[in-house]
Amino acid sequence: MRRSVKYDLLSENRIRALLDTSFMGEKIYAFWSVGSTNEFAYRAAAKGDKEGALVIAERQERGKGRLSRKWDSPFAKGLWFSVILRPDLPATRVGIVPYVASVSIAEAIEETYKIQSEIKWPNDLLYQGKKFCGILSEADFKDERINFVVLGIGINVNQKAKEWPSELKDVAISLRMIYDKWIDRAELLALILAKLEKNYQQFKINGIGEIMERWKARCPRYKKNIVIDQMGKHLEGRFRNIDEDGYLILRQKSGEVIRVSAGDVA
Ligand code: BT5
Repeated sequence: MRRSVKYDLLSENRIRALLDTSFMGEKIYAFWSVGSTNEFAYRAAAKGDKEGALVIAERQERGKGRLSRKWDSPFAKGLWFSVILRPDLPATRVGIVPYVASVSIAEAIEETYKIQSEIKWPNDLLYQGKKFCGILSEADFKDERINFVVLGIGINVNQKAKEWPSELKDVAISLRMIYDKWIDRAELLALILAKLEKNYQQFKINGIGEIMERWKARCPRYKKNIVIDQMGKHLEGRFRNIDEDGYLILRQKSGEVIRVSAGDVA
């Protein structure tokens, strides 16, 4: 019996043919292999690329997580991409942008594949406790305002259970493992960019308020007791809120209320 082989290589032409956006993906850099899409996008933004420019690669040689961690980005198995954004906001508000992204991705995959994911603060997307999407946003500032944000998104799409490196097999999952079918990455990318554009426009016009309510509805630890790991230092308390700048508001046992900008919820 012959088995059909499906290809979904992420060429600029194919992505463009599927895109239904006004500015997301107006300019596309599509690579076979790149060090890190975030690093490429950062340089492109510094040279003046406009809002919406997309950098995507079949694989990353040095995919980056937060806090200098690594992001596993195997060839043709996932969506490894970065988008340049230029929100006209004070530098202090930069942390709010990735919340728009995590909600958009969760909504796009729920609408298309009926996959209900959870958000783990700050912006990991999980399914049954395992991570399929991570977000790394990096920014540049000018005169205390945002010059640009590079929004880096990594989504595990078509890895099979047996394909994970040993250190990830208990913590990572792909959409294919959840959906039980191979997924066309270019189609998924187009859906995500459309949703991201819509939510980002809403954010620019109306602020984060309503989008943040949708974020909270997907975050099971919201309003619960949590432990935040900050590179070995532990903060414990009740997850009270996320403020306008994207900080988590934590009420510690002592009664003290603090703002937390980064870390990992245990
Ligand atoms: C993140 O970091 O989750 C942000 C990941 C952002 C990746 C995108 S891909 C496109 C763009 N270009 C880049 O260079 N990066 C962005 P963090 O929360 O620090 O999570 C990293 C941790 O997740 C690692 O230490 C591993 O434990 C785990 N991990 C690594 N690769 C993974 C994968 N493919 N799936 C699930 N977990 C992974």
